[in-house]
Amino acid sequence: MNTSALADTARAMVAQGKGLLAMDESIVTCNRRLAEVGIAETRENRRAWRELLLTAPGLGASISGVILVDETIRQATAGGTAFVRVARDAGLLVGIKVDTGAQAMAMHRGEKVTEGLDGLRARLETYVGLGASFAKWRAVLAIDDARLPTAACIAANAHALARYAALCQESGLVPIIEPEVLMDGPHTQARCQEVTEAVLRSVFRQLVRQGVVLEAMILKPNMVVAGLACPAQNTATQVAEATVQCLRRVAPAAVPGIAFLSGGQPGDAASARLNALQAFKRTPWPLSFSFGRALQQPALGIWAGQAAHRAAAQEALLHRARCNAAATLGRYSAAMEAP
Ligand code: 5MM
Repeated sequence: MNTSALADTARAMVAQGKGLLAMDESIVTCNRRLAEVGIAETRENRRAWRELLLTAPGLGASISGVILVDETIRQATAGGTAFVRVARDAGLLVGIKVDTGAQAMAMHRGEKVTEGLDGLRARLETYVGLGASFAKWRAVLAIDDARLPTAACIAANAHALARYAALCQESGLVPIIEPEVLMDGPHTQARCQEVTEAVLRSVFRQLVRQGVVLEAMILKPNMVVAGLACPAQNTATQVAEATVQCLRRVAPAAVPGIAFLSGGQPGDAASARLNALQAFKRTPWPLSFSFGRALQQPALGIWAGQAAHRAAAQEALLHRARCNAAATLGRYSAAMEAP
């Protein structure tokens, strides 16, 4: 294992003024997103949507890398250029989602455990051959005011994340470790912080136990926010304070970077919170983004499957990418959203 090459890749993923574009929706999720804006749920429409994203002119100025999914990493533009080539020519690192999805956890009503370890070593080898430099695995933790997540669910997901990460590093891929505490529900921000801390503690305990090199990974956590149905919502500064306090308690300084997920936050709120996070100058890690919906959503609505809207949709994607790139430097402001 070439640890220093992996560490270089990890640092490049969170390079100053850049972040990651998560476009690794599974077929089911991508179809759902297309259907929401009236686009037929076909393989060709998924391909066309991903082509629109990857060919947005100048994407590499604010995006360091893209997370693809098995279907996408094997696809090409309508003109026949492989997506991997398109990404590389745009200066983007190529990542690949390698989990096979979160499934209902036996004996644990309302909870999920992420699967995909069977045969993973061979799949990773294939993805390296296809041009991937990093990988992603997402665990999903449901939260409520008292019962969820259970210790069993936290432990099972942490164990799987660590096994995935070790296999990735052995195969020459930087693992993105994504334990997502969901935003659904009426829980308070304090409860989110308590649960996020417990989850991350368990994840890092497993990573260390299984020999994962902390210098050669990226952590992709949720921000510490109140549940979507909680009547008391927080300012960007309050979110940033709780998030940094949580991460300082549990994320080792050896980790080269933290790239947040957006989790269903509106694009402007995610940018404002990411920007507020930069006020904490002495964090040991760069605080960046690995957003899916917060980057893609406005663009998808504009495109709506219409060729005539393609350029406007690409501009909407680039706008969100620029806002978040600025936010990683503490230079985002609401004025950037003015029409
Ligand atoms: C882009 O969506 C990813 C894949 O989701 P499914 O496997 O459920 O289809 C997802 O893992 C995503 O990378 C993260 O949730 C971050 O995306 P958001 O939209 O939360 O920033």
